[in-house]
Amino acid sequence: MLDVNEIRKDFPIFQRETKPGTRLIYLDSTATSQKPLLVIEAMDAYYRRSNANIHRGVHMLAEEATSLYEEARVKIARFINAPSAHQVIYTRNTTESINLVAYSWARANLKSGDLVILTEMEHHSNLVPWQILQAERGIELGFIPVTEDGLLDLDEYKTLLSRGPKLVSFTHMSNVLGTINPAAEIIRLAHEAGAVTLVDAAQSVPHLKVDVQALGTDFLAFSAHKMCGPTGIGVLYGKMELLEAMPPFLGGGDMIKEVKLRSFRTNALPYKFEAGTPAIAEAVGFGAAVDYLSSLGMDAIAAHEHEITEYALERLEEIPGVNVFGPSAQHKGGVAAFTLDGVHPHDVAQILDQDGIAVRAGHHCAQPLHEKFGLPATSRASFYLYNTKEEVDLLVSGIYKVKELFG
Ligand code: C6P
Repeated sequence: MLDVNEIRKDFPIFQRETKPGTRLIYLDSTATSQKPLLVIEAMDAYYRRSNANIHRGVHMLAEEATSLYEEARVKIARFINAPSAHQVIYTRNTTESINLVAYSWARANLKSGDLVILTEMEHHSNLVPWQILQAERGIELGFIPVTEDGLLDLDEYKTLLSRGPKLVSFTHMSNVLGTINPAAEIIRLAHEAGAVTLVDAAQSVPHLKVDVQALGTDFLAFSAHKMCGPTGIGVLYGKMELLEAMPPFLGGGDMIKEVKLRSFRTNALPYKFEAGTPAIAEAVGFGAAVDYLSSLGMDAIAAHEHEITEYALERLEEIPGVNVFGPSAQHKGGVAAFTLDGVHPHDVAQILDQDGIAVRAGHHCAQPLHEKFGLPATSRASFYLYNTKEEVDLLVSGIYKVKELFG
């Protein structure tokens, strides 16, 4: 098990108070995680010692910066068990990774009438790129329904598969319901039906052991900032043969082998998809974040989060008027989206904030899912490796305080 008290010492932000005498209770890691000192120091050291542009110079700093950037890629490849680091493409975030597939693979492979299967629990990042393509190309969108208890309806999925989809793109873990979807099974069924798969792993890679080869997925997207790393960098993993066949996404420096006035030849993978000066310091920080998570062990992190989530669900459900959305802890990661009868979710979040408790309120970029449950918004508490049961207790006391204030 994790020694959470020791882990908390790794995160400088937990030393601050939100106002004199009020400590920070950070329950918003689903939006972005906090950063351990090791990540902050790795980026600081890069700027102090090694800052240069990569892949372009022969001087010492350029070589050092290039090595640090590429070493981080190798660490990330190992972290998700990618067969090769060339299959790990740096992007800005999960959103850009999904858009890369939509702009490059999908525009080269999909035509009017082709079916793309999504789910009703998708983040807008895995809806809007396909809606844009629907408007542009006339592709069709099909949605795996979400059941009342927050799970995917796999029978309906099988019915959709019988229509011969070209792509199945789905979230591994919902950022609202917390549902951990049976990704390996969804992928296996998609492949049997001849479809390509894309996993939105924004919420799974930070919290669970994700092995791209065991999953067998064609593409997988995630962001560093949700896994103790910096903002501004993410990854698209893809199968080699698909990535090799895909046209470039953005054009410019570094993604080319040769340029003439009227033509160009693309660079090898992964550089074909990394146009322009990339987020170098962020890659270094990303590598340090992966080192940090690996040193603690993803199984231990997942077990800790499971324990906190089970406890949080138990305690929240005790409160009269609180409704928690999503499945039981058995099928759920560390997310508890809830409503409190008679109080707007924003008011709940604002009053909790007065006691230093940070939760998110709104539709969490999953508006269709909220509509499905007839809600404009929810309040959402989310948990990561540094959260404790004591913080859950403070959340619960805070909600009782909200109830008192609103009579
Ligand atoms: N969800 C949340 O508070 P980016 O912003 O590109 O790093 O990640 C987008 C994204 C994609 N898929 C899922 C399942 C997500 O949860 C997110 C980000 C944050 O829930 C910010 S809206």
